[in-house]
Amino acid sequence: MSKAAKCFQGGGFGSPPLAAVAVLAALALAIAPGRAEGVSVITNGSFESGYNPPTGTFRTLQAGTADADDIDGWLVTANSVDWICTYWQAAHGVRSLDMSGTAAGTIVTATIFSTIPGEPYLVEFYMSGNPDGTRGVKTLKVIAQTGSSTYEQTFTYDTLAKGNTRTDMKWELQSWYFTAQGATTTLGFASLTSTAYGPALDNVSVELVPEPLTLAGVLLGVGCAAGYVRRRRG
Ligand SMILES: [Ca+2]
Ligand SMILES: [Ca+2]
Repeated sequence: MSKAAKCFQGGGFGSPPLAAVAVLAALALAIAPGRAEGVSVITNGSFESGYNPPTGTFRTLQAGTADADDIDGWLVTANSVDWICTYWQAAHGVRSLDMSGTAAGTIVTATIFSTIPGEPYLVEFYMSGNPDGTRGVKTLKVIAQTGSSTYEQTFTYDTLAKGNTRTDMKWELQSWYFTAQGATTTLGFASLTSTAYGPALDNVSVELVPEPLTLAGVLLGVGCAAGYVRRRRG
């Protein structure tokens, strides 16, 4: 499903006038030149680059070993994750993650990124689930450690209900907002599926929410209107 389709699905008040959204987008750029809106503040959110990236099926990266920091910009901090290549279809590029390597894994941004206290940030990522093993609900927790605060939310993907396969992973776009509480933030993802067949993750981005578009979203009853006019970054 496209981002636009997802955004406006069940929006409540119908689609916003595109011209109005476009004007607001232009306004956002015009009045806030110092804000890096529409630019992901994390690197390698698609898990494409790193040390010895898999070109075959996958590699398992174990926390506490030399492999833990092989994915550029990320660090495996608990158990393990599988760095998937040809084993299944990626959401973006050719690589993605099974967040349960041999057990429920955790991965965090290796570089603490700069945030503006009090400002809202949009986290987007694509989620699926390992179709092997017993099918059912795969659970992934997203964690933002910002200043002295920690925000988190869990997301689920039911491989039984979705009927995804390794060649058709039926990736779903997920969105989450947090308000930065400090000048730096760390983003993490933790599998809560304690088997070797966990939630799948790809194409993570974190962007400062344009202020006028936040207002437009509220007015139009479409919380993710901002995403409609911005190109998705890999
Ligand atoms: Ca990818
Ligand atoms: Ca696995």
